[in-house]
Amino acid sequence: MTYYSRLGSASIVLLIVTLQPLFAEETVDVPEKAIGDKLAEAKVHSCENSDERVGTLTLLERVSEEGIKLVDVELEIFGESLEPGKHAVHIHETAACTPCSAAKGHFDPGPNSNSSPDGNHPFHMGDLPNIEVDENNRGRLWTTTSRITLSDGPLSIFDEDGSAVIVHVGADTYCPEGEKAGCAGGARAACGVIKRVE
Ligand SMILES: [Cu+2]
Repeated sequence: MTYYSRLGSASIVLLIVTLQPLFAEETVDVPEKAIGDKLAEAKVHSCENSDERVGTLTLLERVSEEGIKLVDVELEIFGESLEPGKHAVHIHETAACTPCSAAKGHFDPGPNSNSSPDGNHPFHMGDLPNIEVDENNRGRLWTTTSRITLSDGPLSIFDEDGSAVIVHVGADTYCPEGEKAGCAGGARAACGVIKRVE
């Protein structure tokens, strides 16, 4: 299966993003039978020039041995428009990228939803680790989140208005001092509407 191979083999050690604390890391061996078939993809384009492709997001939902839905996230950045360094990455709440502001705030379904990018950060369901772009304008983020699902349910990114991925101009500081303008990465550099891969 093409997409499966892009995400690596089932025996590869994965980084797990747990709910509390946000970026605590642990390594697990994912058993072969835990791999699911829920796939989604976004073609990521520059916010300055929507004709310029700068990357690809791939999401794969699988179910852990204990029954928790996990989504493997792979973001590849290429092209020339993203500067070397760290860039914030989030799932935003609407499947629209023209203009990039149409993606609205951070994906954060209820009951206590607060999608304000620099408020309630990094506690949105769509918050993800930074991607690091190298001197050749290439970068790769590979992580796992249990904050979203591709399948139906209260955390599904395929809600009524869908979702998009945004890569920001700046790094995400995760707003350690609370709400502060730009603390979640500032302006938007690239965007991709997330679509199911059937
Ligand atoms: Cu964002």
